[in-house]
Amino acid sequence: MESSWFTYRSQGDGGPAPHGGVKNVNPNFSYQCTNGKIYSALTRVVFELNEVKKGEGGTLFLPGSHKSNFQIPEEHRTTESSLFETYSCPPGSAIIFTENLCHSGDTWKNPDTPRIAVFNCYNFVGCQFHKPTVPKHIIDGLPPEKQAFFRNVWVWGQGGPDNGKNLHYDG
Ligand SMILES: O=C(O)CCC(=O)C(=O)O
Repeated sequence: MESSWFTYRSQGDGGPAPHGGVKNVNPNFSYQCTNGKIYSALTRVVFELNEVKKGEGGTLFLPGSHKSNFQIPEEHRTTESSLFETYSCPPGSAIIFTENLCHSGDTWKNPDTPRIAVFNCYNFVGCQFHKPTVPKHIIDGLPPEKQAFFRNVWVWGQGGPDNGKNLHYDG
């Protein structure tokens, strides 16, 4: 687990512009489907703490863009694009997606409740995209199995959470 941030958006507040999409040589953005299994390096889990109504400010996604071989046309790299899809969900829902999917924040439209969401980012044990920012004293205070989420980045050798046993490369 390599980063966590949260947003508190009132009506009219915006979010990050569209980013991601298109196959990438950077291993952090590797997304592959082989032998019936999905492998996703940088993977986002969004925890929505309030209800999200469809079209009222949940994250926007451009379906299939993580597998695209060609650049996304400029007119679709905007939240105005009709190709973006979104969701509705009750409080406490988790939204999971590869960071290589083109996605975007959207203006929050609900006047009654703010968007409160936690954005966690997970990666393959041998890759790191974000500079670590979780303070050491916070990690030290976690039980050992949770501390393992914040270990240094390597794939093989002694000391990993599973000592390499569960790292499969061939599906
Ligand atoms: O604010 C949002 O809904 C999108 C957040 C985002 O761009 C990301 O998780 O990378």
